[in-house]
Amino acid sequence: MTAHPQPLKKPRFRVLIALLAALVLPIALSGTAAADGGKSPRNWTVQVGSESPDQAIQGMSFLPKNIFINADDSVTWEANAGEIHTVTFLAAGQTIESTQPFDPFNPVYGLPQGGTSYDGHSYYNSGVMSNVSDSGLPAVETYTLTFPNTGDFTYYCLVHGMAMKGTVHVRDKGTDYPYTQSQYDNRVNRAEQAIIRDGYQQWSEARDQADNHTVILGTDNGTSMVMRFIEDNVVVHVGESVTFQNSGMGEPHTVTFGTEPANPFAPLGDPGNYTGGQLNSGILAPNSTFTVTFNKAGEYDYICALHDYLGMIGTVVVEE
Ligand SMILES: [Cu+2]
Repeated sequence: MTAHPQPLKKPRFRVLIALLAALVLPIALSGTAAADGGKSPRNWTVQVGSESPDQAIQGMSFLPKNIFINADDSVTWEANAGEIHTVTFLAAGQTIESTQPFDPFNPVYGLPQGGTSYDGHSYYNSGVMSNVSDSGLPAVETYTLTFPNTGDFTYYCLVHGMAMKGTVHVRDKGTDYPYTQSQYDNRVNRAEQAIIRDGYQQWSEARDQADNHTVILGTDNGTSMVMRFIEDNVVVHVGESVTFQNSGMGEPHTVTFGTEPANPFAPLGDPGNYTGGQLNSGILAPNSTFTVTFNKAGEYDYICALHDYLGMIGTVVVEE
């Protein structure tokens, strides 16, 4: 093929301009901040979740976990992962336990609730947050609240309960900020790398437990999780079984063969005699197993109906 170098020029210039802007903008912005003495309201950013580029590792943290702001500032939470999360301030007297297990189809939990200005004691909820649109639920990518009142306000992710919480510390207007956004961002980047490393470590440990008759349904340790079947491709003979084992601490999964059912929560088919077609485990909670006996040769694809959009899919090859 003949090369056409001409059309490349414009994009290259754009990249250069973007780079220059990236260098110059922070200087311009910090100049503005100094000029107003830190008195005008600021907006801060918190990341919701984290993930590896292939989405196999998902983090269960708000980053930064603690943010120090002043009255009238706002915080924007940004969905930073495909796995679903929420940002939820509970009402005074309400416990996180009373909201568990998470029901995404209850609008109180699954959809945005409350206004845009946090009153310090009522229920506020982002609804489901994700950075992808194919999670199977209506999800938002950002959620912003303004904080007119001082105080320490703790919030939760309803999906991951006690394991995932953060605090917004709101101090008097004009108080010196302990950290800048870019200082938070540097820490957030390091924390994300640590979560992803931890996930790959769990993944390699889980491989040691897996064989052709034992598939691990992801793992999680309360901070990072592996959204994969381990191993995702096993080979057995007709009449043999495969046990699918959820050895995580909190994340539910399914084992679903055939067409994805409308309700992934309802078990379907006979796992004691699988010869193809639809078979669904229903929700497999942590520490539960699901054993399937394969009585017909073939190649059977299956998914986790909750996490297939993150790449949680597998195949069982059944030989004569
Ligand atoms: Cu799953």
